[in-house]
Amino acid sequence: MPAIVLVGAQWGDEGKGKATDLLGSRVDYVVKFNGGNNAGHTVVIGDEKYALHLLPSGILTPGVTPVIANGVVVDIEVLFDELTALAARGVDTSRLLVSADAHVITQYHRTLDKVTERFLGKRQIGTTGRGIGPAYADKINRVGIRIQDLFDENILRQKVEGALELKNQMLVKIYNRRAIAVDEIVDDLLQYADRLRPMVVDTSLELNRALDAGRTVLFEGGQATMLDVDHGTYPFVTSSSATSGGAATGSGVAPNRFDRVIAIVKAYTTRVGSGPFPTELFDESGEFLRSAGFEFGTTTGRPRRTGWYDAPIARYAARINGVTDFVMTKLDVLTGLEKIPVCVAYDVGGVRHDEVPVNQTDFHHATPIYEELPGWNDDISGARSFDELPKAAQEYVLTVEQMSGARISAIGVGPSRDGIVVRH
Ligand code: 2SA
Ligand code: GDP
Ligand code: MG
Repeated sequence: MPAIVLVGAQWGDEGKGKATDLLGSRVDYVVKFNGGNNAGHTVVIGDEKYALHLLPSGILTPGVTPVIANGVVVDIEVLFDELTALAARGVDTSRLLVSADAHVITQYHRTLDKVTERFLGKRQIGTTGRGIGPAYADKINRVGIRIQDLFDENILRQKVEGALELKNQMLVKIYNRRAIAVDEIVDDLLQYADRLRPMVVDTSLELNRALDAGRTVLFEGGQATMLDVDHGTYPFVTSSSATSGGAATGSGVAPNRFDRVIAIVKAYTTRVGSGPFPTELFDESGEFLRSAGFEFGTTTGRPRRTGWYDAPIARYAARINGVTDFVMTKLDVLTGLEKIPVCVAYDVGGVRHDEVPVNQTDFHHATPIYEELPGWNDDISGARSFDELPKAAQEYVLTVEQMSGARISAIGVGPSRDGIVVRH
């Protein structure tokens, strides 16, 4: 399986970092194709816990070449902070490749992200405040700064001037903030140019050549299907293409080269930030999932909203991404529940919807229709084969598999690297 795409099926934090890390030993390249340092992947290796925000999880696997592709927005200060911190823990970071076409997150993007959210008040998205949306807005608006611009001071200065022209007016007149000086930004970016230069290549060419040579490439999606700018719960989404299609545009590898699409899906559902979430729980069950699953943001530490498994969302993810396999994570978190409700459809104003409604307002008003499955009490974290799971846990997996639109090939039973049951 030379080219594999891995994406989140729900609203993120499904455990993509762990799944990537797990596949890491069998792949040659791990490519981040969307998002930036809004991602938060926690990978546990032995007693060591790594929280990655910008770097692809593949950086932790010796021999793997991690790639930051063109679809990513790069906060260069964060990039070097993460590299330095990993190097201090003995991780070899020397193979990292960065696309010359990736866009740069600057100080004004971070500032704009924060002031816009404040300005929106109750309508705020609940962003991570990392400047992601404003950086992608500049890209689409054709006033973005790309990594390659750092190697030509004249061009860089022109582009920063262009980008700041309107923004400074907005910052001063609307948001009552100080104007940002062109020099401040240019000097800040230029200080990284020499350190960055050796990592910067034509990553599309590199990846296509690697595939031609029979190498295995894993495309690691940030965020998730329901946060995708086109297919998610717009406007409560991130600003990038987090679904499998984004792996093609975000890397310069054509769609017909992808062999498998793996979606990571939690055995229940979580979301951070604002927006609709039909199975959200506001009672002690929600609190149970939050504490048993340790559902707090890897990047911002925010408590995650929690709810039951939503089968129409899994089917939606299967369809949008062309999922060939699901990896279901965190089944262990459900241990100890007497009954486990699973959402099989929605009720919207008395009408049954078996699929995610196309109309966002309907989705806001969707009430889950639940089927209750029996729970189990035995600790499953030591299980390493499907047979070792209690019958009720097996039934849970088999029943939701039937509803979810693709086979469940592996099941997470604990946070550690080996806490997994592989079925296919
Ligand atoms: P942004 O910052 O513009 O991408 O925010 C827009 C929405 O996307 C959501 N978003 C996320 N949701 C889940 N996990 C994410 N990564 C971190 C993690 C989040 C954290 O892994 O825990 O630490 O808080 C992530 N990144 C973006 C965000 O909540 C907004 O709803
Ligand atoms: P990502 O953004 O999709 O990479 O996911 P995060 O790292 O933000 O959040 C997933 C969390 O679940 C991390 O803390 C993982 O260590 C943890 N995790 C992953 N798989 C499992 C599992 O099967 N069981 C348990 N209990 N935790 C898991
Ligand atoms: Mg995360």
